[in-house]
Parts: sequence; structure tokens; C-alpha cells
Amino acid sequence: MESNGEIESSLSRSNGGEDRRVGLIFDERICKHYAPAEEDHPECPDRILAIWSLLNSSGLAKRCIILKAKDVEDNHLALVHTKKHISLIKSISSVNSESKRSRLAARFNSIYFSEGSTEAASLAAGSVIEAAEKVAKGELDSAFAIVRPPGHHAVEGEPMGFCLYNNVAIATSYLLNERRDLGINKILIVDWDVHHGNGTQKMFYKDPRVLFFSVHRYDSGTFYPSGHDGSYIMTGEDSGAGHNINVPWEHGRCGDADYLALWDNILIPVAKVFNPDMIIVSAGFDAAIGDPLGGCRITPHGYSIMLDKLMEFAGGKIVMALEGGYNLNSIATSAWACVDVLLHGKAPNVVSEAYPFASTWRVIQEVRRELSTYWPVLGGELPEKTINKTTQIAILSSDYEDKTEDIVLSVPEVPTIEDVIQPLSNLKIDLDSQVDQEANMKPSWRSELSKVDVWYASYGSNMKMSRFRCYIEGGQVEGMMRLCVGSMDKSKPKGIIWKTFPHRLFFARERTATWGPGGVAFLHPNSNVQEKTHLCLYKITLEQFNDVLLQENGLNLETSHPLFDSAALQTIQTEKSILVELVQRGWYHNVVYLGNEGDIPVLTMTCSLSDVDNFISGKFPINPPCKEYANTLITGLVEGEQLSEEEASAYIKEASSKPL
Ligand code: Q9C
Ligand code: ZN
Repeated sequence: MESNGEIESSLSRSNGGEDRRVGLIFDERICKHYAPAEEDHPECPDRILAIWSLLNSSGLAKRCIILKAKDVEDNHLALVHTKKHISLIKSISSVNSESKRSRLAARFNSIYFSEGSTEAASLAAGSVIEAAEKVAKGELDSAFAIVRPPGHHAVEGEPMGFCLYNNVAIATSYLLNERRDLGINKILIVDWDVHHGNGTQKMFYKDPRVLFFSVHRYDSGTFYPSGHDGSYIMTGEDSGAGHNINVPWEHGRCGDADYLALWDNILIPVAKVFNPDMIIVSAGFDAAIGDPLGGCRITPHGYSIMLDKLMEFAGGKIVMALEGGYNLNSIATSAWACVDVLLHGKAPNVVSEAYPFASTWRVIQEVRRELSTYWPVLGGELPEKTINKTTQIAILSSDYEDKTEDIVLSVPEVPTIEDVIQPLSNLKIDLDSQVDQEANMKPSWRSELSKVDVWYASYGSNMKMSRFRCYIEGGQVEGMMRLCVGSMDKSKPKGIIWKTFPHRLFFARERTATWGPGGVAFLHPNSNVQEKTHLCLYKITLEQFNDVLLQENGLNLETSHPLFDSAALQTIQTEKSILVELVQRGWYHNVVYLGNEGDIPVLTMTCSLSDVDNFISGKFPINPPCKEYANTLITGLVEGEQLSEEEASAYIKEASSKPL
């Protein structure tokens, strides 16, 4: 038995004993596993340093119980790995030429070795065991093993996908097989790494004591580790039938709304029935927003809600083990958000305005159907009104407070790295050079997106050519209360055409910075055959489209990332609309795809469906446009030879008065 005294004495709480006992395992020796210098590998030692630095500088680490890493014992490795695999990993430290190690590593899928790999792998596996054992004993309420190399791709007989030993599987097996005395008989493994946990799945595929849940990008079996092991039809075998749950996203860009829909409609209901004695999280942070490999969009706040929802099980006995995650800022802030939840067991309560993708509901329904024979709680269709709220990818946002400006830009409640990492001085991340680059040169997204054409479809004041030109060339026309900066690329539209679309035009909000008091135009994001709205289409580049989107939402053009990139352009053609989360507080943050003109996609920007709900309920005001604004629209329609002046006035009047 470990002495409780040792742990108690290392406790130092900053908030009067309200914190739960959270263990953190960190050990610098784990940095001795690194890729050959010329490789510039994403799975690098800085990952754990970034997390550790932020936990310290933010003050969270000192509220936790810090534990040193422990080496794994051979017999514990042997619970899930073959003798051959174990001796391979152990042999690496004695292979002392880099070229020999490279040749050895090349025999495996996505693996590198350094001289210190043996030690790091041993410490990673040993630490997750240590964390799990202390939580099982009740010496800790929960723990986070900040370890690498990661583990969930490693299979019985070989390393794979940056993983040497399967750390989580080893700890799980250890508790279930070697420490029956601790009373942990059922373990839920939640693998939220963006990649499928193929190794872990295999190890417990027939084991009913383990409920393995993995949510990952699948992309029809093309996303790493590729193949069909990550399919939802893989539900477990023999007595483990039903105890393997895969949720395979069809594409990237999934964010908080998608993951929360999944939590609420699959994971949490099943966890209630399974009633685990402990939860082990394969906590990769490569589904985080900003990750270079994942392409998903979970915010730190999203992670905190996902984790918080798990806290109601097993008396909060949660062990987190780091897996992937390759953007240093993203993994540090995500880990920070998780530790914060472990400490007080409550995620900040924020109302979600966002809806999942249509494809997310599709996947959730498929998984529910597949598993409902094992988990009756998943039986029955989801309510129409739930699954109809779709198509928008987004993050959580707070309520609109300020209704007096076009945009309400306030401090986001999710801390950015700038909010929390600023005080870090001992961190060797090359943040500065990145910032310099962004300040001095045109970011590369601009030249990339300047090669792509889109039709930007306008239904408001931009129908008037001279007004729209302010967004391209910069300027201010009659009735406008402020100057537009214009786009970076000031070249004229390559074409202009008019079309009508079956979407409702309406006017809402109280006043705008540009036009003063009165509502501004919105297009209902959903189509309706009863409606016929005139839109003026400008053929501009995707780069210019981004600059229009930025200006419409009151943002600065000096942005290091596009709001709407080529991937978004791909996605929107199946999803119909995309909520641009970076401008979630802007009014025109919903980009809607209206079809193709020739072979060029037609895009417009409007409010989100949830805003429409708020306009209907009266939470946000509906208002006719002010005179100057209405006149701009009318002259736009007249100059464009779409309607006579009388017809145009009647058209605007109808849109301003007809109930939504
Ligand atoms: N074309 C983890 O996140 N990618 N592993 C290889 C080869 C490997 C990710 C791409 C990604 C492994 C733990
Ligand atoms: Zn991963």
C-alpha cells in the first residue's frame, strides 16, 4: 500500500479545500523520445512541455498533486503485448546508430525511434498505471498522465501511428486482471483522439468488462489509421458484443456542437446503463481547433463540457492519458480546460447556439440503430425537431448582448493561448517567429484562395454596385455612416449577374454601425418555394469573399487564417451552410451555399438558423430598414434592371412587414 501521508503532505490547495484531489504526472525524461532532427515530427517533446508550462503558469498545477512518472513492469506490458513486441521496444536503447534505428523504425507504420524511446515508452505506460491505481484506490479523485509516446494505435504485436506501448490498454488490463482487490470491475474507455483507437479496440474486442468508445474521423475509411476497423459496424464480439462503440465522422470540421450531440445521444445514455467503476480517457487533443492533422474544431470549452458530462459516472473516478494533439497552443489550452474541470468538477455553463452538421445526425442515427439491440436506451428515433437543427458547424457562443452595433466583439469566454500562455517564459515554442511572420508578410492563404472563384450573392445593400465596390476598393457611399477599408485584392468582380432564389428576405436588428437606426437585410438560410428573392451575384475570388465576410462582420483583414477556406468550400456543397465560428458574434456569420452557376459555387452570407428562431420568438428585434438603407436597396434593384422603382419599393416594403 502507498502511504496516504505522502500524498496528503504534497497537497496544497489555493481555494480553501474545495478542489478535488487531482493527480498530474509529468516527467522530463519522456522528452528523450524524439524524431531525427531533420524530420520535424509533430509528435515532439514540446507537446508535453507546452501543456506542463501552461498548467504551471496558470496556477492549476499547484492545486494538483504532482507525481513522478514510474517505469512499467514487464509482466504488465505482457498483459496486452507480445514478448516480441516488448523485446523490440526494449532493444531500441541499445541500437546506438541513428541510421540503424531509422531502418528498424521503417519496418512499422508511422514510427520513429531515438535512443531514449525505450525509457520514454516505459515511463508513459508506467505512469498511466500509476495514475489509474491511485484513482482506483481512492488516493486521488482523478488524474491526468501527461505522457508520450501515445498509445492507442499500438497493437498486441507492433508499434504504430507514433505509439509504442498501448498505455491505456495496459492500465485497463492491470486494474481488471491484476488488481481485482481494488474493486474496479467495469471500465469505460473514452477515446476522443481524432484518430480511431484501433489498438485498444482490438485488445478488448471480446471483453465485456471494457466498454470501448471511440469517436474519430473516418472519411469512408480513408483517414488514418484507414481501413474499416473504425466503422460503426465494429461492435464487439462474443461476450464483448455491444461493448465496442465507434462513431466515425464522415469528414473533418466537426466541433463542439457535433461532439455534444454525440455525448447527449449516445455516450452518456449508454454510460448510464453500463455504469462503469472507472473512466479512462484516451485524451488526444488532435480534434482540437487548430490541430494540423485533425481538421476538427473542438474548443477548450467543448472539451470541458465533454469531460464534465463524464464526471457524473464512477464517482468522478476519471483517468486521462494524453494521446495525440499537435498544435502546441491547442493542446495546452485544451488540457488546461480539462484539468480545471477535474479540479472543481463543473464546466462553465454556457448556452450553445450552434447546431451539428447534417452528417453528424446521420452518423449518430446509424450508430444508434446498429447498437440498439445491445443498448435498448439507443432504440427509437430521435425527435424530428432535434435532427432538423442542422448544417452548421460552430462553437458555443454567449447570447447577443449588444444590439446596437453590427458586430458585438467581446472577449471570448474560451481562453485563447494569448490569454493564458502569455506569462510563459520557460517555454521553448517558436511562438514569436510565427507572430512575426504573420505581421510582416501576406499570409499564404491569400495567394491560395486568390486562385479560386466564387459567386458572392447579395440581397441587401450590396445589390447596389457602388456600395459593393466599397467592400472591394474601399470607400463610403451615400447613407453610410462609416468608411469601408475594402479588400486586400482590389480587382473588380469578373462578372455580375442577377438571379432569384426561393429564400425569404427579411429585415431585423435595431440599428447598425453602417446605416444607423433600423433593421438590416437577412436571407432565411432555408429555402421555401413560396419565396422569391432577388440576388445580385458578383464573381470574385475566394480571397475577396473572405474579405467581404470579414468586413460584413466588422473584423480586421489582418488575419492569419481565412474564415472560409477551400475545405469549407468543399464541405458547404454537401452541408448547404457553414457557421463561421470565428465571427460567431457577427450578424452575417452563416455562409450559405445556393447552388452552382456554371461550375462556380454561389455563396451568400446571412444570420444563423438559431438567430432566425430568436427573431421569430421576439428575443431579437425585427425592424424595417431605415430610409437610406431601403433607398440603397431600391436603387440597386433599379440600376440592375430587375424591378421598376415602384416594384422595388413594394418588394422591400413587403419584406419589411410580412411576419417571419
Ligand atoms: N500518410 C496519434 O494521434 N499519420 N497518432 C501518418 C501517413 C499518422 C496519429 C500519415 C498519424 C498518427 C496518436
Ligand atoms: Zn490522433
